[in-house]
This record gives sequence, structure tokens and C-alpha cells, in this order.
Amino acid sequence: MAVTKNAIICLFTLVAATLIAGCMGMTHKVGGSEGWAPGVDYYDWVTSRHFQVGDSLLFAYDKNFHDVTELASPLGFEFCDMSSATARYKTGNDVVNLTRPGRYYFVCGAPGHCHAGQRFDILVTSPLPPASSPRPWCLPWFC
Ligand SMILES: [Cu+2]
Repeated sequence: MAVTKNAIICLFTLVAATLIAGCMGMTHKVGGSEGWAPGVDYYDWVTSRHFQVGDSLLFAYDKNFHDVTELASPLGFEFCDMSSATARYKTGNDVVNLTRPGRYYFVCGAPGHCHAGQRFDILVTSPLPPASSPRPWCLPWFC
């Protein structure tokens, strides 16, 4: 009955992995395979996914040419005005944790890149059910 036993172990591992993945936040690689660069359609990228508190963004780019600048203001975002910058990342492989619900604005701080379209804004929602309680299908020791 080795096959049955293996199947049970396999199923259990799969269920456990799904639970762990479900409880932890999701990492969104910005721009998908194209990464963080001018010429990528970030509007398209943003509209195809959902962001919630606990998720994170991974920016992969050439640090010699780009950075990741987080802006606080929608007007700053619209006009590529870096004066409302709240954070700047420049390692070329930056993870930004989405720790609060609300709108986030990201642009590239290199001259001209924001105006050229290397920017996006996202709406981050609270996890459902409310942030304080674990997801109902999460086993407590995973959360
Ligand atoms: Cu850039």
C-alpha cells in the first residue's frame, strides 16, 4: 500500500503548503518578467492583480539607471514631483512591504523616467476578514 501512503503524504504536503502560502502575503514582481523599466505598461500590470496588506512588491532593475521612489501625494505622482518622496530604494532588487491599506505611488527618480511612464499607483486593501483576525481557513499555527 506504499502508493496510497505516498499519495496521502503528498496530499497533506500540498494542503499544508497551500495554507502557509494563503496566510502569508503575496509577493508581486513589479512589471512581471519585464521588471522595473521604462516602456513597460504598468497600468496593464496593476489592473491584472489585487494588492492587500501583508503583500509585498519586488522591484528588479538595473540600479545604475533606475531607482524606486515612493511618493505620498497624488499630485506629486501626476506631475512627477519628487518633493513628496517618502522613501527611496536603490539596490536594484528592492522589496517594499505593503503595511497599511490605501493608495501607494511609485515612480522612478531618474530624470525623465517618471514622465516616460515608469510609474504606477496601486490601491492596497485590508485583508478580508478584518486585519486583526486570521483568515478562517488558516490553521492557527501557520498564522
Ligand atoms: Cu528609471
